[in-house]
Amino acid sequence: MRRQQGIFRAVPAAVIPKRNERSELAHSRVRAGKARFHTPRLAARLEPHSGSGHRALPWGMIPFIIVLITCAPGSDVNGPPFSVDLLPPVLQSAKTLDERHISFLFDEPVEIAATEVVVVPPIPVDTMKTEEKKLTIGFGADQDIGEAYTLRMSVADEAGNSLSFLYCFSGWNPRVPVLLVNELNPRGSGNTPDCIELFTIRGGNLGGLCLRIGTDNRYSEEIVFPAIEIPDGEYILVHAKAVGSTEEIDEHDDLDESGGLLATDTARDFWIPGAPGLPGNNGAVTLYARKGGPIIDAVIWSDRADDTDDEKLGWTSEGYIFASDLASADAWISEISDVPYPSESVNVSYSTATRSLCRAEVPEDSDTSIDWHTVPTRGQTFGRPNSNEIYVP
Ligand SMILES: [Ca+2]
Ligand SMILES: [Ca+2]
Ligand SMILES: [Ca+2]
Ligand SMILES: [Ca+2]
Repeated sequence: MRRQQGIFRAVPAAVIPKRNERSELAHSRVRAGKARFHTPRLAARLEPHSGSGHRALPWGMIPFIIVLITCAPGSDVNGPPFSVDLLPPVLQSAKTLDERHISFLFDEPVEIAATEVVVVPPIPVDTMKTEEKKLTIGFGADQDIGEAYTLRMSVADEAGNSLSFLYCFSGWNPRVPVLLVNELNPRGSGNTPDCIELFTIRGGNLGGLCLRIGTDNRYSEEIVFPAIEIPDGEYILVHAKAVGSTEEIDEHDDLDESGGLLATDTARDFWIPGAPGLPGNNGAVTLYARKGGPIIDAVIWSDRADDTDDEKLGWTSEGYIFASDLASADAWISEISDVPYPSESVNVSYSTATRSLCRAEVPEDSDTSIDWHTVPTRGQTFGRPNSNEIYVP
């Protein structure tokens, strides 16, 4: 019988881990269609599915199996289910353990299919160890903090079905700073464009931290920060609607390099040019320790009313995704149900370009809207301590 061969593009991963230590792969690579399957046994497309581990039989396999059954000597077509393993391993999660190790978890025991592992930019691979469903790669040199690496390799299951995959990761950051999303104006104007202020509670290295306008499962823009040491108390401004002028400079060194709207000499400015800005009515901003890593801080806002009869609780479709993602990562707390209601987010209704949404001057973080208020007109303080004044309608 002729065996079929093929290379397939993967479709969205089955598993979206729930808690803070999210799968670094399931989110960033498999979902992005970057993993490829190669199997000597079958050619079939795996369809997207939800749930835990169940996989529908690809349609392309059915004639193949029927032939096998009828050819098998003495086989009983009404007998027990056919049990040959025809599916390649599925990568379920990946984790950077430290500056020299990465581990991968598959859905079945794996072996190394080919000794060649390609890492770009290059880092020497010293060890490859498989232990049941787990594979650990050891590097012979430290990863550079925040560097964008790609790793390519192949594993196989006991039946010889192999999986070639690509995995993108940020170089290990041993000093992830503690930051808060501190102020933002989702309803910016021409002169006071949409801006996000981060405040540094505890300094460290920014390398590889990822700020998204939105959350894991829905975001419009993201910025991955370069490897820069930042001290306690530093203000970082991410200009969400940069115009792209030459004076808009990402500040790697000095804090006074950048000009541009809302830039200050006391804060570190970064720019997202050509971006749509922040959603004016229902949005979220989430800061991750690295792509696919845990959430450092997040905020969600809305102008909508709760609807207890609505399966989306009154949220827009997008708002409900933000609320669900932040709830499942324990980054925003609901007192009422598993997913926060719109009324439990920060109320954006009275905000304008200069009436920004702010934490207190000495910021606190309870992962609820209690930490936030709308400041009076012209009360925005991008790049400096927030105002405790509250807008009165
Ligand atoms: Ca298998
Ligand atoms: Ca600056
Ligand atoms: Ca928080
Ligand atoms: Ca401020």
